[in-house]
Amino acid sequence: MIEDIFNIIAKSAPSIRHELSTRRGSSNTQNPTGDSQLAADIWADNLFAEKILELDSVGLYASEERENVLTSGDGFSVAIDPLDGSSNLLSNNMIGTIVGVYDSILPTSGRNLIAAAYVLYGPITTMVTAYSGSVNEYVVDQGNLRPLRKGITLPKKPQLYGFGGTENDWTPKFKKYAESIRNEFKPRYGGSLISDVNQILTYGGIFAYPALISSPTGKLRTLFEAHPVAYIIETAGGLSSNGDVSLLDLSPENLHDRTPLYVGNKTLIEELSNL
Ligand code: AHM
Ligand code: MG
Repeated sequence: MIEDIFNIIAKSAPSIRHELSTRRGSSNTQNPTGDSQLAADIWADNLFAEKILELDSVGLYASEERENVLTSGDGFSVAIDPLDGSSNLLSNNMIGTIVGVYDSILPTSGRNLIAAAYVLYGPITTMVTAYSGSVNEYVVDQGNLRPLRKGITLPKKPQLYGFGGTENDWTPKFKKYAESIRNEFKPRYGGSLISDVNQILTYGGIFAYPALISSPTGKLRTLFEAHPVAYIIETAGGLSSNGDVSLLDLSPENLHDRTPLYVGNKTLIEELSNL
């Protein structure tokens, strides 16, 4: 059931990768949160909608790239960011696909997630899944999942930090936090949530896209980005926060609501919450 959803995402990854080179242009449209859409964003969304709704176990499909949900009877709800970090496509940097599987209609609390996963289209295509208390990483080999790391936990000694937004748009509280981190760890910011989160999972540290003065709810979307990433990081022994509570405790009122996002090693997220 959940495996069927993971498998269909993996099976779609080679086509996504293959089509990217010819779909980097703008589609001259905006998604529901006002981001400019590339042809690839819309194409990937349509591909995933068709494949995922074909599964008997899925009854609802929601995407960062479309205003309303699609339904097909009973079953799990799947929320997807088809191409995370698609602005990286023009500069040929990393992008991803993010998926959350909920046992509830959407929008809903992150506590109703029962699985989450992401694909990272990097030098190799990998997929990380969180389900049933375990985080696993696979190489996506011609659409098949070949195990790489099982039972992943965040490294105990954090090494990296990555912070989104511009510094003059950060709040005084976040600036203070950033100052305390900067002398200790190495900066790495890739501009796609999934590549930034994957390196935290690999090397330890913190990734944040904080509340901005110009956007108090930050940039990232609760259902499509924050919930699934928080589920994966917390299952791997890390913590997530919106600056106040775990991202999994958030129940967005609307499908496309945003939230500040902080994920990483427990000690670092706790320090931030205690400021
Ligand atoms: P997208 O999914 O529409 O591409 O937007 C989300 C991306 C995240 O992957 C990344 O963390 C953030 O936006 C980057 O924002 P910025 O361009 O401000 O660095
Ligand atoms: Mg996107």
